[in-house]
Amino acid sequence: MPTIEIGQYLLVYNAFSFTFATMAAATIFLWFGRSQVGPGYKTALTISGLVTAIAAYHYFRIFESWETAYEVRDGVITVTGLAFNDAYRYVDWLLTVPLLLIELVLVMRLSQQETVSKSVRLGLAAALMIVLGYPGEIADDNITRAIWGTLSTVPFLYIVWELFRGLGAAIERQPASVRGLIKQARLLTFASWGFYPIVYMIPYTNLGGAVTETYVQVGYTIADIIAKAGVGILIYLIAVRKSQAEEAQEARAA
Ligand code: RET
Repeated sequence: MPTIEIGQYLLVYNAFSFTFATMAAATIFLWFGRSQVGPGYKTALTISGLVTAIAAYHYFRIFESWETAYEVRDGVITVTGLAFNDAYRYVDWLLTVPLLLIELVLVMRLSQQETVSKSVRLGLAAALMIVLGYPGEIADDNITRAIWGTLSTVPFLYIVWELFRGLGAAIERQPASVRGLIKQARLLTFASWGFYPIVYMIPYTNLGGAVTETYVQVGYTIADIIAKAGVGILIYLIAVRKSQAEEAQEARAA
């Protein structure tokens, strides 16, 4: 662990603490929100809440790990020798990234065959992207980092392509009232996901160990809040709107 300034330590500490609270609150909101949507959308909200619940747990562990990596005494900060565990973040992504993609597919209520094939392809690509990124994340030298990062970018680009091309056609078949929201969810997913590889590249700069560590931790944390809680809320709004549209349609048909 690099020696850091107390201000940097506290910034990361507070970011983790805030994120734990945000993820826990989002979970409660999303699970309670199930009662406000039609039966066909309940699974999407269950999964959205599951994503934030998994993240809340991991942020709690990340927070603890950060706390034990440093010791603050009389305003002086020292490294304890217990390494900060980056694996929590990657295990979290391994579970939540495929779920996030499935959630996006589910809320569109495509045919069963399309739902399964898109979920499987996107889910597998996401898992591959995370597994390939990890050896680079924990590497000490930038060459190793770059090699694994590049490998991980291949499935990443496939996901981006699939989200824009593959889902694009499906989105056009959605009711007009939700098309905009679904596009927004896709854009928010894309924008927040684009943030991760940028944060991954911060160690290539010569900002120094302490600044790099602080930026990486805060950067991933911001991206996680947007990608999980932010996208979750949009999914909730889509589910509510689609349920209302379908209810109105049924009332007209009756
Ligand atoms: C890595 C390694 C470097 C190359 C790329 C990466 C992409 C990571 C992404 C992570 C998304 C995480 C999400 C978490 C929220 O649940 C692994 C940093 C392309 C896109 C959405």
